[in-house]
Amino acid sequence: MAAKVYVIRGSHACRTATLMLEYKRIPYSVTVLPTGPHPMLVRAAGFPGHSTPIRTVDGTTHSQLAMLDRFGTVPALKMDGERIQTNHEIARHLERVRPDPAMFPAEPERRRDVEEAERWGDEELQMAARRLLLATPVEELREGGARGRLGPLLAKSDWLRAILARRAGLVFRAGDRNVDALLAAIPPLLDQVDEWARAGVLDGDGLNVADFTIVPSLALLSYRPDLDRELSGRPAGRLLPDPTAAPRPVGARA
Ligand SMILES: N[C@@H](CCC(=O)N[C@@H](CS)C(=O)NCC(=O)O)C(=O)O
Repeated sequence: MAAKVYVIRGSHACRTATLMLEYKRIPYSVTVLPTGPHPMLVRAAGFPGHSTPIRTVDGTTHSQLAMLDRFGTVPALKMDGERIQTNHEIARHLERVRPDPAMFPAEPERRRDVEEAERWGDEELQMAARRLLLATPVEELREGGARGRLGPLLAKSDWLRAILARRAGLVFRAGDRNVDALLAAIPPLLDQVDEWARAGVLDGDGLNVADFTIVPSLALLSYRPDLDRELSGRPAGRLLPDPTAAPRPVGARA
C-alpha cells in the first residue's frame, strides 16, 4: 500500500492526514508544495479540486475562496492509483482499505458523536485556528513561527513566512484589524473541546477520527504563547501530545 501525501509546510489540515496514515500504519511519502501556488500545483498533479466550495469565512464563500477551492486543497492523497482530497474523504478511504485499527467507533451512538466532533473540527475549529494564526503578526508567534508542534509554518524562511501570512490573511479575511475578534472566538471553542474530552468523545481509550481532526488545530493555536499557556491548564491541553510523534496505539493512555 504505497501512499503519497501532498502538503504545505506547517499545515494543521495536512497533519491530520499524516496522523491518520500513521495510526493506520500505512507507509507514506510526503511531497511538500510551495505555499501560495499549491492549489494550482495540486490540480496539476491530477487532483480534481472541489467544484462546490468546501470552505467558508464568516458564513460565506467569497469568490476568491471559491476559486481556490475549485483548484483544490491539501492534504491530497495518492494511493493505489486513487486520488483523494479533503480529510473527510481521506479518513473514509483509509478506514475502507485498512479497517484495523478502526478510527470510527462501531457503536452507532458513539459514532454519531465522533462524526459530529470531526465535522466541527474540520469545518469550524480548523478555519478559526487558521484565521487567528494568519492575523497574528509572525513576530508575536513563538519563535516567529519557525518552530513548534507542526514545524515551520507556511515556509522555512522567516521573510517568506511573513509575506505568505499577509497574503493568505487577505483571502481568509484575517488581518491585524480583526485579530481581537478572532482571538475572542477561541475560548468557547476550547470549552467545546474540553467538554468532548470529559465525555470521552475525544481522548478516549482509543484515538478516533475526531482526535486526529482536532489535535492539529490545537497544535497550531499553541504557536501563540498566550494560547499555549491557556491550553496547558485545560483538559483540551491533554490532547496536545506532540502531534509530530506517532499516535498512541488503541487502548493506551498517555
Ligand atoms: N477542511 C479541508 C480543507 C483543507 C484546507 O483548507 N487546506 C489548506 C491548507 S491548510 C489549503 O489547501 N488551502 C489552499 C488555499 O487556501 O490556497 C481538509 O481538512 O481537507
